[in-house]
Amino acid sequence: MADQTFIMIKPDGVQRGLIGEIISRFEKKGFYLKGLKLQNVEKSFAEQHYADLSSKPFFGGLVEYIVSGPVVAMVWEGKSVVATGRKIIGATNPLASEPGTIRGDFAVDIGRNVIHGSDSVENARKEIALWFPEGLAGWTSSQHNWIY
Ligand code: FUP
Repeated sequence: MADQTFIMIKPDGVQRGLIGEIISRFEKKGFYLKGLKLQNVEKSFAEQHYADLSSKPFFGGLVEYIVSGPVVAMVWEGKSVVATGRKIIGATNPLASEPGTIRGDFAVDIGRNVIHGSDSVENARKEIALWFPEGLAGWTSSQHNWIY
């Protein structure tokens, strides 16, 4: 099966009207949308999502930011989508991310960097299980044979 990754448009991306732009970049690349929802996040849930960063000095601010407004939670599927998704997103610090990447094009502050993407196949599996306990829609695009 092709890889799956968890992508989240953070509250600033939603507030700034970047949802369509971001979805469009993943769609046009040739990835398939397998899960999608707009939701407000509880503090304890945000803490769980970022549990690996709980000892970092920016952890409190990061959690506050994630709960500050609705986020768009998505699962995207396709060949090497975890690694390629990270390339589409760009470096964590938007001042270091290349133009042409989402963070490089739309952000200037590491604390408001618009989007999250899983950093490994293993973490993608964990994040998808956390965010989509109800499971994912099963479908196969009819374009499949044209993309790969
Ligand atoms: P990334 O995988 O690119 O989202 O980066 P990390 O998992 O290292 O960090 C998660 C989030 O913490 C980043 F998106 C932004 C925030 N962060 C800060 O606010 N300050 C830092 O110095 C590092 C990360």
